[in-house]
Amino acid sequence: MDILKNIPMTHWDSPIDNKTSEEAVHALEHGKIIFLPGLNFSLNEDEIQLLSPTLTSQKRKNISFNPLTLDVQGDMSTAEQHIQLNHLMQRYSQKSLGLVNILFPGYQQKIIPGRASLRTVEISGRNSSYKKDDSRLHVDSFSSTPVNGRRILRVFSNINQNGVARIWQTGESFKTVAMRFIPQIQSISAIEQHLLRLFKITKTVRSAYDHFMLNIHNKMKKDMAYQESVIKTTLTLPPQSSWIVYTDQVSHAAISGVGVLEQTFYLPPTALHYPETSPLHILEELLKQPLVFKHKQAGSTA
Ligand SMILES: O=C(O)CCC(=O)C(=O)O
Ligand SMILES: [Fe+2]
Repeated sequence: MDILKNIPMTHWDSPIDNKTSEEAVHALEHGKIIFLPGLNFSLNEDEIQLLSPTLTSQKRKNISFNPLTLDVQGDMSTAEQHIQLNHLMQRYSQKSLGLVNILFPGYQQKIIPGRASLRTVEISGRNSSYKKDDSRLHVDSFSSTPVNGRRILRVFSNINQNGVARIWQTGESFKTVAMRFIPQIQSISAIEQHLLRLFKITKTVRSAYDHFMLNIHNKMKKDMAYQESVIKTTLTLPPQSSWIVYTDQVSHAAISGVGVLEQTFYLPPTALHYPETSPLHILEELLKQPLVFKHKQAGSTA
């Protein structure tokens, strides 16, 4: 199976026909990466200066932007650069949302924008704990932000100005990954769920779904024998291209590259066209138990 589904779009807001959007959502929800080789996110001269890694605070992997509050975090820029960063990231957030609405019209009204990030630190050789090491294959799960079954969809654009591609690897299907790691994971108790919340380790109560996803994420990254032996596909994602992927489903690793913009979206399970392909459905089927809270959690990601 080719992991990439190519779509020859060259403009962020040009309409596409129904057949293309039906093929796109089918590919996306079945674990492919929607690859837009001709979709460039262009920067002006001032914005190109913002790609210097010295602007990113040393303790962090990236500069982040909250499209709800318009807040930029993690930068060490001047006041003027801070404003430029704000405009750049706001534009990327808006263009990404517009793009997703064009490609996946069925997601409109249901999609929830999360944070965006500007990644200007070279991945290869970056020091981090194994849990934060995205150069190891993993599926995404956020330890402090439970999603309670919501999907994690990410739009990426390689904005490197020196011809440097981003190199990714992908691994096994979500079901194969889940079957391999689930036997190593104990259930979470109600007490543990509430203690995590009480001590503000999680922003909302960690659902059993989040517990299993986080454990799969951590156990995949920790297991070096697995990392070395699993069959991988290497992807070259060139500058001036963009791609979209359910990072909670597709086992992925970012091996090298520098200069990417990324926007995260959350999708409720009801927005999916093929819910049977979702990590939630696959985990509930394997574990034979419901994994999410049915009621809306106060202060949840929505
Ligand atoms: O920075 C990248 O290219 C991808 C890193 C990653 O694992 C992610 O964004 O989920
Ligand atoms: Fe990831």
